[in-house]
This record gives sequence, C-alpha cells and structure tokens, in this order.
Amino acid sequence: MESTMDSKRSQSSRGEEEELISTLHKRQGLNSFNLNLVKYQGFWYADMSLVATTISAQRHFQAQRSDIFVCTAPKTGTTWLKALAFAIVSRTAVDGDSTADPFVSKSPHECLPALEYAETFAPFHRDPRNPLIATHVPFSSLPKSASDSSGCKIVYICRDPKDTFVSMYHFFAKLAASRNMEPVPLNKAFEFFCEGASSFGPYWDHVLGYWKASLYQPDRILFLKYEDMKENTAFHVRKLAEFIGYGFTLEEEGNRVVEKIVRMCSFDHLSNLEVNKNGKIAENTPWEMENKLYFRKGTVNDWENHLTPEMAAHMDLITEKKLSGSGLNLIYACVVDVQVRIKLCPSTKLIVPDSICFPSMESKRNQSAHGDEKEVTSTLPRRAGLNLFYQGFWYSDVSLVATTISAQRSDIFLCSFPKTSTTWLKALAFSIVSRTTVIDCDSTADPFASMSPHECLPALEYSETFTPFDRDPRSPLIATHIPFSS
Ligand code: PAP
Repeated sequence: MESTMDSKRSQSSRGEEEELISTLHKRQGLNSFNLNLVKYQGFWYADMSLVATTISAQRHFQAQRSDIFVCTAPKTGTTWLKALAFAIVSRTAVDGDSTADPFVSKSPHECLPALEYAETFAPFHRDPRNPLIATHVPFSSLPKSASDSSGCKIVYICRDPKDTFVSMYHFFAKLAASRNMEPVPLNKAFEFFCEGASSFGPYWDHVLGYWKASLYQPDRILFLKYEDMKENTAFHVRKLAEFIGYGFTLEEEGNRVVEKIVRMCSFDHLSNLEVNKNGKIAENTPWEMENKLYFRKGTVNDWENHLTPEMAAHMDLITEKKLSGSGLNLIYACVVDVQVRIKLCPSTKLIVPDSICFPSMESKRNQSAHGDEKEVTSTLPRRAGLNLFYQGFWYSDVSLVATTISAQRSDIFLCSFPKTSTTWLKALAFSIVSRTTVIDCDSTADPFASMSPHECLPALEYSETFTPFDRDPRSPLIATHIPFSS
C-alpha cells in the first residue's frame, strides 16, 4: 500500500510552508509544556511543527480506498478507539492468550501511524497489513483525498466536553509535573478550553465538523460517542468492525472473539500492562511521553468530581449554543439545577429531559418544578398559527414543551414528523411487541379491532395534556413528534 506521503516535499515547498506558518496567529492556551498555540484553518495546533506536518499531509498525502482513518479530538477516547480498531483489523492474532495480545509489548499509540506526526518523530511507515491511520486533524483540514475523493473510511469518537476538558486538564498537569513545570491552574485551563484555545480546539467545532460530515456521508464516516461505547462496548465493537469491513463471522461469534477484544482493549487490562505502566512513546524526542499519562480513570461523568456546578452549567450552555440545530447532543447528565442555568443566562431555552435523547444513559436530572418550566416557556417566541418556538422548532401548545420524564433503558421511542406514517409505525411496533396476542390474526386477538394505534402507545409530549402518562409495564413503546435535538 504505497498510498502515502513519500517524502516529496521539495525545498521550495518547505520554504512556502515556513513563510505561511510565520504569519499564523499564536496565543496562550491549554497545551503541552505551556507552549503557545498556533491557529491554522480555524483550529489551534500545539506548535508550528504540527502545522507544518499537517500542511505537508494536505499537499502530499494520497488516501486509498482501503485506508481507515481513526479521527479524534484529544482526550475523547483516542487510545481506546485505536486499540479497538487495531485489535479488530489484526484479530487473527487474538486467541485470548497473552502472547497473542498485541498490546503487551506496545501502546495502542504505537500500533497506528499518525498523519500529523509523520515527519516529527514517527516516520510515516505504513505496514501493508494495517489499513489504519490516526489523526487529531479536524475534518475540514484533512487531506482532500481523505475527506472527499478516495472512498476511504473514517471513524470518529467524541465525548461530553466536560469530561474531555477534565481529562485534558489532568493530562497537561501531569505532563508539566513530569518536566518540573508549573501546571496551568484549573480555572485558567477551564477558561482556555471554553474559549476554544486548547490543542485542536475549539473542541465543539472539531466535533461538529465530523458530525456534519457523517450526516452527509453516513456510509463512509462512523460517528461514535465515548459514553455509548462505555455503556455497551460489545455492541459498538460489532458496529465498528462491520463498518470498516471487518465484521465478525458466526464462527468468531461462537469463539467469543468480540468479548475477547472488549476485554483486551479495556481500561483495566491496558492500564495494568507493564508497557503502559512504565513504558514511553516517542522516546528520545521532544515529544517523549510516559504511556501511563494516557490512562487516568476511563469513566463517564468524572467532571462531577472536578467542576463546580457553575462551571458545568457554563460549559453546558456553550455546548447547547454551539450544537443547537445540529441534531447532536453531548450533555449526558444534567445535575445542575434549572435555576442555576436560568440565572446564568436568562434568555436560555431549556427543559425537556436530556435522558430522552440518550435512553441508554442513566438520567441524573432532577425533575424540575413546574414553576421553573412555566418561567422558561413564558419567555419563548410565539407566532400566530404555530404557537411557540422551542429549541429551533415550532410547537402548537405551551403544554407540549413542558413534558418531563426519565427514560429507561428498556424504553423504545417511536419518533416521527407529523403525517409521515406515524399511525402505521405505531401499529407495526405495537403488533410486534404484543404479538403473543395477535399472532393468530383472528379478529378477537386483533388489538386494533377495539383501539386505534394511537391509543396503544402513550405519547411523550401529550403526557400531561390529555393522556395521563400511564405506562403499561408490558409495553416499552412511547411515541413522540419531538425533534431529536430536543
Ligand atoms: P489522546 O487523544 O491524547 O491520545 P485519549 O486516549 O483520548 O488521549 O485520552 C485519554 C482518556 O481516555 C483518559 O480519560 P480520563 O482522563 O477521563 O480518565 C483515559 O483514562 C481514557 N482511556 C484510555 N484508555 C481507555 C480505555 N481502554 N477505555 C476507556 N477509556 C480509556
């Protein structure tokens, strides 16, 4: 696979790159060794050499159809995703015995070449058996052959910005300590991150770039979330493997290969390997790092132990604002009282439980008092005919906006835009889940002989209006017209 960046950079193009780089904006931010960040194509890079190698990749790297890019913003699960992707593509070696475990002798970071570090410390050698390439470069700055033309696959992982920040803060603090340098204080680091001034930041723009691209090219770009992967790793390993063209055979399923990969790439397993406790990557270069810096806690919502409620609310507001209208939600648990959020930004529109977008996640949101909801709904824009504008969509009634429930793992949401065959979908889903009674198709067993499909399911947004939100414990179905982002 001679796909890649052979060293074609001529002296003159190096000169041009250096001239371009010297004009780029620089500023202090959340970065290694307290270096100034450098802004290139709307994102902050850790230093000039990283911009130079990115430019070089943009000019000379030719992606192939068989390439698989593992793309991440820093501290969102890079190490884990690299390990999983590498274990999947090289799994003939995965027998479960330690000699076949590729991570016993090297960190997951050493298993994939990294696009932007190519000429800095790791020569861009491709192993022809390994189609994987890692990068932190934002989607809009990928080499064109990777972002549009080659047909290669891209896998991206994102994470709640609050946990991403906390992870990054600790990483840089430990890195500073290892060089006897003063770490950036938490408050200052938080300010930098929120301003977008962090390595490969603004974080939200990084995520949105890949998110939007994944909506346009869903068969080429797989968008994953750290929290979902933690919730059900095996499911996502199967999904990832299928997506990159390395799906598991029935025989492999029978041999529990998926479970072996999950275990081999788990935080507990990797962080306890000698190589990750005492080894280093990029040894004897300015970028030398101890492998253990990449393993801290590996949990969801650790931000609760480090951020004040005000900090969390502030970051959530940025996230809501930045992602508004994108259909993407990255706020997993809102422990912050609605009152705090309203105080911080009186015009903010909120409510509607976060848990609905993430039925698999445990919702910690306190049920807000109806008084708070009324306070918020009374501030929303109105228009004749379509009464109320809420989170980018028109609702016909105030009461529709004020619904509060907590979704369960077992719930199944049937979501539809009005008049797109809601009735049919409700009827089909209800027949499927209650088929012990309808399977014979005699009219007495037909549930629709006596009830409209609309009466068979509770509707989320009408819960408190005309149908009390009584759940039949035998039916996991809930219907809604609410947009995904709400
Ligand atoms: P990078 O982008 O700089 O390479 P990355 O691996 O994304 O770093 O970030 C490290 C985070 O992933 C750490 O999160 P924490 O600070 O919140 O704990 C690290 O613990 C976590 N991590 C590393 N390996 C795994 C794993 N196998 N499973 C889950 N999380 C992991």
